Amino acid sequence: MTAQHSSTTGNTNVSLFARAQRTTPGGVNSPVRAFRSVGGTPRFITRAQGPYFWDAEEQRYIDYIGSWGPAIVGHAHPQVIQAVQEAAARGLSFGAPTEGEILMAEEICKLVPSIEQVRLVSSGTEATMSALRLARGATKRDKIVKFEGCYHGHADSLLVKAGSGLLTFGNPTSSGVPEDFVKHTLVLDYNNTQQLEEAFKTAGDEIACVIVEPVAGNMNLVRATPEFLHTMRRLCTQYGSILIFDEVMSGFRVALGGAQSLYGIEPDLTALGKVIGGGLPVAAFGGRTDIMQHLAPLGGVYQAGTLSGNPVAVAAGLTTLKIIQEPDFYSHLSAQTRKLADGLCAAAKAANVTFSADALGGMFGLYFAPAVPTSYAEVMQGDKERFNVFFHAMLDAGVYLAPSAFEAGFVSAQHDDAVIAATINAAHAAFATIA
Ligand code: KE4
Repeated sequence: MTAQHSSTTGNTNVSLFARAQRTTPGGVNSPVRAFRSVGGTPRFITRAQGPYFWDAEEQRYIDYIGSWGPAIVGHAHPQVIQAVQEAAARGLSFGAPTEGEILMAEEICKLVPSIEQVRLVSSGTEATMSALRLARGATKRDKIVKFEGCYHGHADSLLVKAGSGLLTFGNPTSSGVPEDFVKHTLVLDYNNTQQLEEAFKTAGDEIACVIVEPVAGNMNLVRATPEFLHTMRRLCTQYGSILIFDEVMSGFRVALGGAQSLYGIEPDLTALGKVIGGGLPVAAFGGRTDIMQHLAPLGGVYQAGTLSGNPVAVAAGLTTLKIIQEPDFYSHLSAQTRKLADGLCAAAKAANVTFSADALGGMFGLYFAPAVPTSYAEVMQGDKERFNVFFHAMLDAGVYLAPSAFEAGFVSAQHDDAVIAATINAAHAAFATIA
């Protein structure tokens, strides 16, 4: 799309972006939205419906970020909107307990059996940050283990990249994070079982917890191997460390019971977010009762939040959780995502472009590489420049992919066969611009 026709307001994406940058750093409220990785002008979205959203120039896109996961039932689902409107009409926030929070907690405990007790918060960052503090408080240990390529939100002790050697502590990935705040964070290689064994052999009785994305979605989509996760579970049990599955993205996305239901592994704590808010700010952390009892007001681990369990957000989340439990929801969603991945691979093959794709539930990964990656290092070997060319060709054709070669993509229940076919049709032309 070349002509930049403006909408009735006279706004264009370019004019809005220039204006936004005057009052907000980078013109965005979350860095990935700025298109810095792919270049070009971010699209300022005005409205969304089903699998689509529209920008300030009234350009329609097939949306494959779905708000980075929450929009699994499709944008502006009538049942979700009605629930939000009804809840809002009863008041927006009370700072006191509500029945809706009980219903949400009971639903989460029902759908994720490893969660016996749960605390609602307002973002995935809060969920993982709180889970870490809880694990440290419950074990009275300081060390935590995370994995290169996994993102768990922007809490200080998680903004860490691998140190030089196996047991050298991490180095901050963000300025403003003192070395001191990350000196207890060990960063290991995702899917490297032997390295994990070595770390526990050396420091296991000092490790408070291991936090992992059981299906990684923040270095692009990378699945954990069963061996990696089962070894992690065994070692945490053996050394009394707490296993935290960060399912903020994979929860209710790769399966109704999340990644833990696919691998048959019970973590000690789970972080959730995105889908459980249906697009409004709801996240959660929960797990074994004996661990959760350490939380204030019962125990000494403090955690709080003015808008935690917000009634309007909970109404959106509860309605979303009801819809995803409808019969065949995940078989349909998985089939659509698989059709997309297979169709894109066929289009790339027809254009003789080296490309692979993976699909799991309503989540997919696209790689300008000969095979689906199994590690951070393999992801980094992908052709980022080719992805960027493909991204813009698709964007110009009205298909909005994640604006980074290192993000997963998301399909909603509303991405029907016609939407998938239109996407693949656009991909045939886009791959031709690369070959
Ligand atoms: P939030 O604080 O953004 O709600 O959640 C942090 C988080 C925690 N854990 C996992 C596994 C996550 O994927 C996220 C957030 N995901 C990114 C997508 N790459 C959110 C998009 C953004 O940062 O704007």
